[in-house]
Amino acid sequence: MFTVIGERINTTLKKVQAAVAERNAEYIIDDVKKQDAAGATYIDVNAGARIGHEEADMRWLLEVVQSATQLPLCLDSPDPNILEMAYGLVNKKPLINSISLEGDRFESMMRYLAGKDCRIIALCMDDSGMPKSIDDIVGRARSLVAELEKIGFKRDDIFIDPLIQPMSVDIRNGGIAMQAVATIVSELPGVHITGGLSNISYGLPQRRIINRCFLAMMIAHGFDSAIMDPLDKDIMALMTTADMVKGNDNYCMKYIKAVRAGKIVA
Ligand code: THG
Repeated sequence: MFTVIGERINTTLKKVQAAVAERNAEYIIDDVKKQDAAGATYIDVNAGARIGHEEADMRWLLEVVQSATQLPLCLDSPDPNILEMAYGLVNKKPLINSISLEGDRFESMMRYLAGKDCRIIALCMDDSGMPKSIDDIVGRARSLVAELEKIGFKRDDIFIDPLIQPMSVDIRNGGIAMQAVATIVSELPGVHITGGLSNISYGLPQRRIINRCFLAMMIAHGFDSAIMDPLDKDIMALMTTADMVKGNDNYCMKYIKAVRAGKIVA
């Protein structure tokens, strides 16, 4: 099953930031209900944009979001203290976003994760920064999976994020991501692969068509989750269709169900 991480509860988005600042629960509840109805698997919650307010904003958001949905949450913060607090407030096994191989953060996140009942997004980032090649991504994925397995994580609970970088920055970025995904899927069977889909189109016009095209190509290489906007009907239709064509949808049942529900109209 493709895992859709609904990205819309993020204080970098101006409307969400305003709703959080005003403690406008109605706006948040409405958005979360829409993401749930549209087929999100997790609701990502990121309260990082209002400097100095992350802890209070996260606390408030977790209560409001969980009043609106039964879906599990994806807790999105680089700060282990915020994640510790958030872990204590969720009703369902969460997806922790994220761990990476960066020095200090790696050690504190490993301490944080030991013994917790959660799934985890692992970023292919280390002290030298963003990955520059397929080998960089695959090597970091291997280290992350080995370290997480050492502390008891099962592969089904690990989501590798290869760190999708914009085409506008380097025309090789799409190909690097696709080849890295294919290699990770064959070398580390059982792990999931996710990433921020819209990173690919940053800085270019007509971003949505780039995102759609890229999602289909990534699914062809084994991508089985994305951080994306589930209210974008075209991208959701694309996801269901590409996942079926890839062979992940027995008897095309999910595809046919989505067509019958009016979710796919070609
Ligand atoms: N990997 C992981 N986590 C992530 C990211 C990633 N979390 C945050 C981010 N990247 C994914 N979340 C979002 C949320 C909203 C938007 C994009 C990514 C978004 N952006 C619009 C844009 O870029 O044009 C609108 C911005 C605005 O309105 O201000 O909607 O890569 N593990």
